[in-house]
Amino acid sequence: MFSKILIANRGEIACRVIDTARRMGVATVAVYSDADRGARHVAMADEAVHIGGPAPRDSYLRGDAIIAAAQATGAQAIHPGYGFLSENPDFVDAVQAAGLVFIGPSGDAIRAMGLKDAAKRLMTKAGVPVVPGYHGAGQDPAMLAAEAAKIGYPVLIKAVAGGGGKGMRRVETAAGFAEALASAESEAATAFGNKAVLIEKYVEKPRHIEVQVFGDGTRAVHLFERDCSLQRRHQKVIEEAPAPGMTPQMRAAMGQAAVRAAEAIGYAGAGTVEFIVDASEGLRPDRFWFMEMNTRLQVEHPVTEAITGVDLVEWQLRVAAGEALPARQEDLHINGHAFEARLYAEDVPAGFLPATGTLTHLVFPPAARTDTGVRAGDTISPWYDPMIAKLTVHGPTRAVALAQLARALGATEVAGSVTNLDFLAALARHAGFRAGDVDTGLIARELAALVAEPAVPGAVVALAAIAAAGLAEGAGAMGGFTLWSPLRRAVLLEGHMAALIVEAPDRMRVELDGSAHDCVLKADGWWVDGAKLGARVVTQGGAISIFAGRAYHFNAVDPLARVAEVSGGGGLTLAPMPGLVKAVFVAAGQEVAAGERLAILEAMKMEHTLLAARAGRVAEVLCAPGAQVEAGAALIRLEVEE
Ligand code: MV4
Repeated sequence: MFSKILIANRGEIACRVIDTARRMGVATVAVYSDADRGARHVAMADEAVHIGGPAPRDSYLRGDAIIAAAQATGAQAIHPGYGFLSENPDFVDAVQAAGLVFIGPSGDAIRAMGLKDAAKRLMTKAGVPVVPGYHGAGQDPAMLAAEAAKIGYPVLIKAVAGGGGKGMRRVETAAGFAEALASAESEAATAFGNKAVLIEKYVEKPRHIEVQVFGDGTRAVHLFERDCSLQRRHQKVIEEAPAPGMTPQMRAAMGQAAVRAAEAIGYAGAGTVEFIVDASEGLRPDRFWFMEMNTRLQVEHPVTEAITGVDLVEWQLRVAAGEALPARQEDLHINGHAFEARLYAEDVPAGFLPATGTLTHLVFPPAARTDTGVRAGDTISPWYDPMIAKLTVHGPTRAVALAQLARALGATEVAGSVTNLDFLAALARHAGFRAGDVDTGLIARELAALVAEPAVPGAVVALAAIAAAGLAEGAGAMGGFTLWSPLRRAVLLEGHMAALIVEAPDRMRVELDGSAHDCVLKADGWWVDGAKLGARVVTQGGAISIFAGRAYHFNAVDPLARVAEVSGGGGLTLAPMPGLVKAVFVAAGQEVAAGERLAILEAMKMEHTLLAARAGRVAEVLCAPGAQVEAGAALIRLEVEE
């Protein structure tokens, strides 16, 4: 076994590799960019080497700097993780030329799978089913049209160099072929610098089912399948193993095909053979076809680890160090069912926009395996993939595992960035998904229902109002509190107006727009209207997060910066809350500028500066220093604008 390895990656996968290396007694070297000086993978590794600027091409894609770092630290092998240099055959060759071990396949095995048309020809020769189609070198449009007619419509035109759906066109009839071909070619030329295409029979109701393989360079075994059909724009969202509805016959056929694919290219290490499956009539052993092979460890490998009990990174290190395959095919079995959900910093209602921000609060449920590259206080930077974590659950059956996933998502606490947690939770509860009726179009078809923002319960708003008033731990610690004089105060939350009546240190009544809630703080947390909320309250400045089976986020309106409200044309400055007028800075007849200080109101033991909402002349001062005023009381009136 190696004594020291370098991990040429960052984020959760670097951390995950370090975990296993440490368990095996292997020392680890991290590499990092300027953006990752304080990153979790750097903190976890035994040593760390700075390799350049934040842009991937200046750091994590710099093969030369990474090889130099391995040599300088005495690492014997390089683990590439996924992405970055993991499937770059020239990097593999350079690592080996430097006398180091690449923890993965040979450069030639990667090259064999790199071009889609050559890979498909190779797979056909190896006896792996490939979607009926044309995978030849000739690219004459008339000839391609003739091939499409031979295959039979509908067909799919794909870029030979493609991936991720770029340069893909579905064509319904011969009449639409020429135009679709021209547009696919031009998109492929722009995206990949290679306009060559292949043509395939269009597979209806496609499912993405992939098989985990593991080779020693000669022989290979498979570790069963994963279903990754829940995708959005070719990004996987939730993966599972095994595939719902899989039959023993089809599993055997797919496993054998995947092993043939791996052995055909002398595959070493962990790899994945992706198949497209026609699920229009259920799963049938004659309806799966090779799509491509990913010559690396994949993001979703934890679901395979959960159902097989195998640590795939341990296997990677052992085989790369020269050991035989750690198990025979007959030793491998499926135990239960697993799901993985990818938690992203992204704004789902805004169209899944990647988000950035500092994760002020981050707590993962202990019942799930969590793979993460960040800790509370870390920042999701714009430089890299905004994945926060992968949550993996494992149960005896699919139904139990899915219930665990829903529960784990509900118990995940993130504040400081928007996330896709609600979207993931909606998917975990989706009836079609629960029934195992998945296909690659499910998310697109159900998008409106999956992104609908659920209503916020009044009980949660009430608790947020209590938190905004600084009373989430009760009013017992409040100085000057008297049981016999209930305190009433206005609380402002963005989008909500609440009145809070403190009846006892641990008892409050919150009046919202159309409802009132009795809130009682007991030893086991807040009870609202007689029901236990089971909520955790986290405040960070004016940001309030309530975690109660789902995360709810509120912003307390900052009264200090609050620009006074103007009612009608009257230019009235109102008291935003009940309080004591501490000072008045203007007099009738005086000209004020927009944003100028008008008065100071003291409330909740804080001073709140009231500012002019617009420029104008003061018509009337309606309060005097020392006066106690109610929420909403008119304090200063500006003259009506001409
Ligand atoms: C297909 C297909 C239907 N028929 N090929 C999408 C990206 C890629 N690598 C191949 N893809 C597809 N190829 C034929 N002949 C439908 C898809 C497809 C898809 C495949 C896997 C996972 C998600 C997908 C989403 C849309 C379309």
